[in-house]
Formats: sequence, structure tokens, C-alpha cells
Amino acid sequence: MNRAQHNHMANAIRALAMDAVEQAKSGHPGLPMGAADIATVLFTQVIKFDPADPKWPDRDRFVLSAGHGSMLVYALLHLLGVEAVTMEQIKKFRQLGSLTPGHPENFITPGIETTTGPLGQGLANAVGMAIAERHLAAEFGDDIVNHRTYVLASDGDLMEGISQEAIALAGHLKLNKLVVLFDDNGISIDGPLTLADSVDQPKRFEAAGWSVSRIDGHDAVAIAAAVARAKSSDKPSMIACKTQIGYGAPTKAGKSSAHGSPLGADEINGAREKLAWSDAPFQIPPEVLTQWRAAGQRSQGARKEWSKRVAAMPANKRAEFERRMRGDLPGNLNTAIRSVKESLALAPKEIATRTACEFALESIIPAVPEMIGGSADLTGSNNTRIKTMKTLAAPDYAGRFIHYGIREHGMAAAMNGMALHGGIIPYSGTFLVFSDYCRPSIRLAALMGERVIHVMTHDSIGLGEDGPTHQPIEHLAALRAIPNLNVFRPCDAVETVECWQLALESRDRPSVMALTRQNVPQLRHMLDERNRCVAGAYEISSADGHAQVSIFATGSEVSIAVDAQKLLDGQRVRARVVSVPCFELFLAQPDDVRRAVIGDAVVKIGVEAAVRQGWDAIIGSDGVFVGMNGFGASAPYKELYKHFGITAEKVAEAALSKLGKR
Ligand SMILES: Cc1ncc(C[n+]2csc(CCOP(=O)(O)OP(=O)(O)O)c2C)c(N)n1
Repeated sequence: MNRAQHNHMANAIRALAMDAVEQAKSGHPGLPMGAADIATVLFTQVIKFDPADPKWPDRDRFVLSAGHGSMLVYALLHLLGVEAVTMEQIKKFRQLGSLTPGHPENFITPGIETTTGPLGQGLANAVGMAIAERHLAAEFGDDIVNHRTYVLASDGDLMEGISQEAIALAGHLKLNKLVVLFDDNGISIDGPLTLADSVDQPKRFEAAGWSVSRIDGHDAVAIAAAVARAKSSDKPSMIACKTQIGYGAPTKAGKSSAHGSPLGADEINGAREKLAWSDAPFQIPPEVLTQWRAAGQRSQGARKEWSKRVAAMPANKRAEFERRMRGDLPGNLNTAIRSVKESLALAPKEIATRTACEFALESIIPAVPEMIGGSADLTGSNNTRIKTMKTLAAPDYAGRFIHYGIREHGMAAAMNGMALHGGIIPYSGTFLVFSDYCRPSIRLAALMGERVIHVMTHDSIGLGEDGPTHQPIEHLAALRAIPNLNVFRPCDAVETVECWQLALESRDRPSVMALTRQNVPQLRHMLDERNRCVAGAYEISSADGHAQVSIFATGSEVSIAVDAQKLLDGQRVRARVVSVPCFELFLAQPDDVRRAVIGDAVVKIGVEAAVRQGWDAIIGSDGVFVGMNGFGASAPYKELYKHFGITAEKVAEAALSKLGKR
């Protein structure tokens, strides 16, 4: 392609970005105009992508980490020929129900790999995608899994703290098929970057084990050469591309005024002149469209060849690859769950639910080969690694356990990337209190509907001596506030395995498993093949006759509720206990089911070693809540439960007083 051709193609992106933002009266023209040359080189010469099948498993991934520049990808998808992304859709940029929302949403627009907008997340997702690629290649061979992950990252992406976790992990794992193109335009919303930053970004990447280069991001030849070098590196690569934000805009180019608002008619006219683009808004000259569509055909042959190689795989291996990419669970999961429940029925265990989790994983992990575990440096505390698991590390990516380091946020975002890549169900470990450090990524997993599973142990003051910095108080409520996230808090070993089953079966949502550090008795001794946690709450211990008191509890507090029931029985008060392992599943039940579980006892008590917020949906605003009102303290856990009044005696007293018996 000659220089003039390249310029026309890049200008098509610029024109669409200017026009769509102008029409929407909002949006970000600066990034697409500045990064158009980079995108044009990538999609005309480098990236393996077939618009006819945007989900082709062996495609290269392209992540626009700076999601505010969404018009860049929408323009590309339209120009390359993704059928659904019509010019009509481009004209409906940022409108309700369009395929071109304000920020890229992977579940709305074909060809979008991940939802971006919160800066830094896309870059960290890409690390997970690159891990997934290496792992699946180790398992299924390079002729089936062999693609690269490209990221376009802005100043904002690289200023966010998560970027440090992401690049350190990628460098450590030597993910040499990851290429980050840094849109080095020196401008952010407030003005020149010099207002707030003086980091030498290439040096930072270099220190983390990356190959780096600095180029002119408007020089197509230099871009292509830098990418070619990156492809032959044995490290991940970062290419700092000096660009001008809003390239082509006569007065706003290079200024923050090009970043995030419509350029205005005069500026757009001036840009059309400067770029020698004479066509009307939303009109692409036929020869330019033809060139773009031809670029869109580049990978058709590669995809067909790939399909042939898949067809030639041994039948069982092919079926396994296809099953994993579809996200279907293997048939033997149910056998594994059953065997765990059988052994717990034969020999009940009084163990922490984190230990019960490990016990369940001993059976589940061999049965579900797509699970990749990990921990943010708390492996021995989270119990997320079973004995037979090998570490996933360079150069052997076949292992199934990742030492994420003390990088909770990067871990959670990488897990999203693995799930988005497909073929993998990531799970990981940290303390529940550090869910705050992963929350932005958990929220995005919930928004995207990705199956990632966060094992979060040390789930209350029950962790004891580490004290209030480590004791989650508001975290269950805060996580329950995230839509489309299941928060499980099993009460014993049996519920733990049942919750695992539910988390794995939840294809379209993430899950958190809140697990104890301290031992809890096994409350369910009889083998029950049904998954009793499926409706989120169920009566675990019934009253002897019509109940006067219903006690609802989760996790480690269920056994306290059962003890309170006994105390009340001694006072001839009939109480029942309902275990509530998952609020979200329970509150999603039809009214009659919910009403039946809540029951009509005059006194309703909720017990959870956490704040009350959210509990009124179950116990009502006049229900009694036994839990925490403030931060915890440092002491052995049994003393803490006494100190904060979360005991069977206090629960029984509360019931009696509410019944007017005290
Ligand atoms: C986590 C997060 N914080 C803040 C924002 C709001 N925001 C959007 S773009 C941006 C910075 C823009 O600078 P840069 O990343 O350099 O993008 P460019 O100006 O080059 O388009 C900010 C602060 C965001 N999207 N995500």
C-alpha cells in the first residue's frame, strides 16, 4: 500500500469519528483521529480477523483499552465489513439500543473483545487473554491455538495503578504474544500530561521485562516495522507511538479540547480541508471502502485453513476443544460433586469452609480441565491450590495454577480476560476484605456476564487476630449490591460443594465464594443428591410444629442459629433455621417460593457477622438483626464473637425479648 492509500484509509476512520461524535453531540473524537494510523496499519497488515466470523477462536484479539475512543473500533468494524455494524449504526452512535454505545460493550457489538471505559482494565484483560492463549496452545497445540493480543492503551490507561500490576504480571510470564501500542499523545482531559505525570513509560515497561520501542505513531512504515520487531520478541512488547490527539483538526489537534467533545462545524470543515477529505458526513468514497473491505478479507484464508486443521484433529480432542470454547461443562462434573457429597455423608467434617473448598476442588479440578486457579499470594490461606496442580509459568504454560503475586486488581482483570478469551474458567483467591482491591474488575465481569469465580476467604471477624484491617464488615453487602453477581456464603462443607456447582453452572455471571478461616460443624449429614443451595435459601432445621421464630443466617453463623434454636427449644419456643447461602438466587425466586421459605413466624431474625444492609429484604424492617455495627477488633475469634454479641445466647435472648418473654 502506498502512502496516499494509507492516508485515505486512516482518514476514513477520522471522518467517521468526527461525524459520529458531532451527530451524537457527545463522544471522543481525539483518540480515533490520533490513533487512526496505528489502527490502519494493524488492520490492513497485521491483525488476523475475519469480519465474517468475529468470534473465530483463533483470531488475534484487539483491545481498545482506552474505551472512550470507541468510535475508532466502530469505524474499523464498519469499514472492515462486520455486517451488523452498518453505517446506520454509526449514525446512531451513543443512542439507546444501537450497536455503537458510548463505550465498547462486548455483549452488544460483534467484534468487540471486552467492555472498556474504566481506564486500565482493557490492558489488564489483555494480559488474561494472552495467558489463555498460551495455556490453550500448550494443551491443544500451536496449529489450533496461535494468535496474538494487541492493545491500544492511552496515557490514562498507563497512569492507572492497575497497569502496573498488569504489566508486571505479563513481563514475569513472558507473554511475548502480547503487544501494547501506547497512544503517546501527551494529552488528557485536564490538559497536557505534564500537569500530572512525568513517568518515562517505556522505561517502566522495560523494567518489568518488556521489549520497548519509541516511534512516530503517524508513520505507517515505522508502525509496521515496530510491530514486526514485537512479533519476533521473546518478551511482551510495548510500542510508544508519538501521536497528535485530534490529528487533522486545524486548531484543536494536539490539545485537550480534541479529547472528549464534538469538534464543531467549523473545526470539522477545517479538518476535512486539511485531510483532503471532501466527502459528505458518513460517506466513504467507494475506492476507500473497497480497500477497507479487501483488508477485511485478508484473514479469510487463514480461518479456512484453521477450520481444516480443527476438522483433522482426533475426534475426542476436537470435541474437547469445541466443548471448552462453547463454555459447556464436562459431563463428569456431576459425578465429582456427587462423590464429594458421598464422602461428606460417610465421614462428616468439622472444617473451615476454605478447607472444604479445597476438599471439593480435589474432585472438581480433575473433572473440569478448563479451570485455572490462582491466588494473590495467599495460596496457603485461600486453599485454592490442590496438590496435583502445576504452576502456570514461562516457558511451560500447561500448568493450571497462577501465582498472581500481590496484585488483586490485576488478577481479577486478567481473570476477566481469560473468561472473555474463552476455553477457560478462571478462579482465584484472596481475602474477602481485599475484594475492594478487585471491585472494579468484578463489576465489569458482572456487567459483561463473565464466568469468573473469586474464592474469598477469611470472610468475617472469624479470622480473629489479624484485626479490623483484615475483617470484612461491609463487603458482603457491597458485593451483593453489584447486579448480576452471585455472592455465596456456604455454612458447611456440603453447602460449599453445592455452591461450587452453582458457580460453575452460572455461565453468564461471576461468583464470589465467601469462606471461613475458622472451623464450622457440618450441619448436613444425610446424603442429598439435590443441590439445596439452588434457590439461595432453604430451611436447614425445622421447628417442632408451627414456628414462632424464624432465624435466617449465612456461613459460619448458621451453626450459631442452630444452637440458638436449641436454646429456644429449652424455653419451649419453636424456632426454625433457614440457611441463606446466596441472597441473589433467593431474591430471584418467584414470590410464592420466597414467601414459603421466609415463612410466617412472628419473629424474624437475621444473623450474619457483617452489616445489616440488605437483610431487610428477608427479615423485614422490623426484623431483628444480630451482626456487626462497626469495625472489628484484634483477638482470638471466639472472644470476638462474644465481644460483638454474635452468639447463640444473644440470638435466643433477642427472640425471647421480641416475643415479649424477657
Ligand atoms: C478509571 C477511570 N478514571 C477516569 C476516567 C475518565 N476519563 C476518561 S478518558 C480520561 C483521560 C483521558 O486521557 P488519555 O487517557 O490520555 O486519553 P486521550 O486524551 O488521549 O484520549 C479520563 C480521566 C475513566 N474513563 N476511567
